[in-house]
Amino acid sequence: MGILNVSFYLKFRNNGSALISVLILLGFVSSLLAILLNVGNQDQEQIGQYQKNNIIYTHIHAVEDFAINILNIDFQNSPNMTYQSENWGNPIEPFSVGSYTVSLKIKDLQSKININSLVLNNSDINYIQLERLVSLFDQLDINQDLIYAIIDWIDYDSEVFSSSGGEDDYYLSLNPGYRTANRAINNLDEVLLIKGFDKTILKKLKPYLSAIPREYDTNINTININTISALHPMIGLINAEKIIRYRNEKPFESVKDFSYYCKYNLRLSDSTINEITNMITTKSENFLIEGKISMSDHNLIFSTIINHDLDGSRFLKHNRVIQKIKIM
Ligand SMILES: [Ca+2]
Ligand SMILES: [Ca+2]
Repeated sequence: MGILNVSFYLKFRNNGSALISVLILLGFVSSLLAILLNVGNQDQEQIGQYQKNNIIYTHIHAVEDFAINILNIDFQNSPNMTYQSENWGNPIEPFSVGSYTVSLKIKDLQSKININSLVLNNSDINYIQLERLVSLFDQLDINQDLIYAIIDWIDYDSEVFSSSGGEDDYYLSLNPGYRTANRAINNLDEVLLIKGFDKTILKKLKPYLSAIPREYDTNINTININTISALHPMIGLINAEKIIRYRNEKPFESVKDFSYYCKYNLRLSDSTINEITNMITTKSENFLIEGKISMSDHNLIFSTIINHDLDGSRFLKHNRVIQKIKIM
């Protein structure tokens, strides 16, 4: 396995500066291909499961590091702003590395409303965030009672928040029974365990909600138009369109910058602006990357959450899901 395939990903930004990122994959293609094909020849039998996993992870780590490199370049260019026209937000065309084709998407998890910030300090409700979810559920025609079930699922106590909620008594009575999580949601799919949720509702909510640590706010520079309207009743569709048009031209540099915009361009009152800018940021530190490494008809598909460590100095990898190794 001494051969390496190297690809330099080179792109010129609007200002002429170059983004250069390097992706290196193992060059001995047959190693990964054989694993994907599950070939049972003599050589393969000598490769244990540990080694097979190792080869798969080596490839996935290489693509993750490539994505992190892109995010780091953007972060260095503008540490206080994350916006769609940066390198991470531009679609990356599938490209070749030796015999492999690599596809990669980087998605901003802070472009949505964070479901975990419904609950502050273990059990206190964040009422501004609650109103946002009520407005969003209303817009999507989803029963608002489900929000109270989310609150009980993530709050630390075992007291039912309202009659629509549910704690251990409810979940243990199911067959099979299970306990309430009583902690933040790690992956949005987890809502399927919560009282009243099903796949149809989850699918409706996915474009608008994310499940990241609750201290992370929603980025006004990347939020989509429908989610903006849910932020506050005073942001109707017209104001939402204005905000999007403005920030696409010139991203907000700070929450203060956004507040000024609301005051002088949208003519909103100070108290309304305070509510709108609650749990809003102009930068993102949580991303989802979706990658695919293909050789002929064989695909290794995965997703990984990339976020900043606590002091914001480097990106870490979490919750890697190897979705499928598809053999066509
Ligand atoms: Ca609870
Ligand atoms: Ca509760």
